[in-house]
Amino acid sequence: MTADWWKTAVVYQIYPRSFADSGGDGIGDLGGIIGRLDYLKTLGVDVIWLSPVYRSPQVDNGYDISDYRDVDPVFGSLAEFDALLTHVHERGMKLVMDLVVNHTSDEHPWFVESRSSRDNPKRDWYFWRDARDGAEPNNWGSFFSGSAWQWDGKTGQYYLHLFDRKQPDLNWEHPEVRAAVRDVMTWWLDRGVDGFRMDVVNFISKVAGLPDATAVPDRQFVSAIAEFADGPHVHEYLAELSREVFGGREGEFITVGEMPGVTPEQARLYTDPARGELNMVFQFEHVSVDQGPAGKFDYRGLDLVILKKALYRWQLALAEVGWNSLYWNNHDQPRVVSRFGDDGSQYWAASAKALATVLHGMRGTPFVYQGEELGMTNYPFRTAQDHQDLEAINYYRDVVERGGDTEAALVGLAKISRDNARTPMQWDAGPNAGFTAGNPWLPVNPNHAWLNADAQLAERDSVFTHYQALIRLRHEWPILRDGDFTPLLEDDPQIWAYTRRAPVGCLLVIANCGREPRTVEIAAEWIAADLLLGNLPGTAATADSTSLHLAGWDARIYSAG
Ligand code: ISL
Repeated sequence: MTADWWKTAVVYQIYPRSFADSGGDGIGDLGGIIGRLDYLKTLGVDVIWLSPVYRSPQVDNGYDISDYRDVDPVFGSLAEFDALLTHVHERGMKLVMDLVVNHTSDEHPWFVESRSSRDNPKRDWYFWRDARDGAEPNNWGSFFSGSAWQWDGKTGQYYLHLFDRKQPDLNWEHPEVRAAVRDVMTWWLDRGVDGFRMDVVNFISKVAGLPDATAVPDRQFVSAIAEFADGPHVHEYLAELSREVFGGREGEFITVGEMPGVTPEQARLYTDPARGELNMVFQFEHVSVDQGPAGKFDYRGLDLVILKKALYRWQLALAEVGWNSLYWNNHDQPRVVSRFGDDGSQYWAASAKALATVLHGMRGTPFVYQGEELGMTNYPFRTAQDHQDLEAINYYRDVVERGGDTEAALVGLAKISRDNARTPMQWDAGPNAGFTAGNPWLPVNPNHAWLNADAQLAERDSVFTHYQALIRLRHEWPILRDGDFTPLLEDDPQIWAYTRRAPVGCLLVIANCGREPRTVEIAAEWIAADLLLGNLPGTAATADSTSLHLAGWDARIYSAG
């Protein structure tokens, strides 16, 4: 592997609960993943990011960990994990674990001890505070609705949980906490894994004193991220982790920090190689453009100019220092073809391919979420009862309790809920889309009858084969790694265009992100440019005029020079 190998890699995220079930209990498992590795090899991805499979009460589908050194029986065993890792490495791929260490499960022995008494040696491994004026210690709200503080009658104090009350936040100021996390990381690296995706890792250092949030009304918490995250020690903690865990270790590793609320300026620090913190971060600016002031379910629709400029800001900010991740989807985001594309029409495939083209042509490491390579769509959720994600369930209950607009809430949930990402992978047109022989834990999308991997592997110009082609380009064209990024037509509400320039050669990436055909004037330098990749049949092999006629959802990558 070459230095910075991860700059040419493409990462595929597996949400194990919904990927493939070999045991027949309706929940995906490690055996199911092993059975589908050749599919991933055919797609061409280099790295698998595995969402948590550790022992967990599964309150937040594994993001509530009760034992970092074991596999939850619902997914399999450590022996099966070792077999999976061997099979992944045999295929020349790498595997990255999802490290959730901003918080543990309240059933983790660390918390059980901490909560047992005020003078337990692990008491300060978590945030315990006295009541303030008979109520919570501050006005922070949880991402999953309600207060971020839970009263514990046994010892007469509150403890902090930015997420569910069963996910108490670890106190990273405690050196023993940091040492315990390092030990967990070392344990998995010794087992052979190739790195970590680090869950809400910019939350590990909270602002000193845990002061009230002031910018937003109480409990409109997500908007207040900037007031508690990226605290005074976050860079110190990450540099310490990187140095102590990876320092001197042979091998090629990758670290990605999930950072809700992070700014481009902060990300330059987090991903500057000279600072030795992380290789890249997941930022949230482009996946927040359709939400209103009341948060992620306050759905406001898409303004393409705002979306383009959000991603362009990140391209330009990390052009000289640092590195971007590139993603549309993950287990927390709705399906991009339904969110920013045109999933309900003849443009479904073209729009899925167009969105993939404009993302993968940018500078950074692309992440493909399970099913995104098929153009999987949101699920037709109708009622609150259809949802299983605690974030959705708690949000809807909160709306009802405060007499809010339940109809608008259901619209927001149908469009944005994390459940949209978690319906079972659609392998074939058969029962339960080939995901399970049992009863799936979350309903399979009815459109699996035609939208499935089997159908697309057999089709020459499928969404799958388009992703294959993009991944191949990423591997074969250094300009996609190193080329300078220059936006074009930034204020055009329908056209997405930019160039990538290297000392030798340049690319034009251009897409019509709408149904109406458009004619776009391009520079003379693109005359006779070669079409590297298009998404519609019959696109000419070269650009033969300075006027480019783009059909609906027509996306192209040209190469010149
Ligand atoms: O998308 C979000 C921001 O509003 C939240 O749904 C999400 O919870 C947040 O990005 C943090 O996500 C990570 O931490 C959570 C877990 O529920 C998510 O699945 C994980 O990706 C707590 O561990």
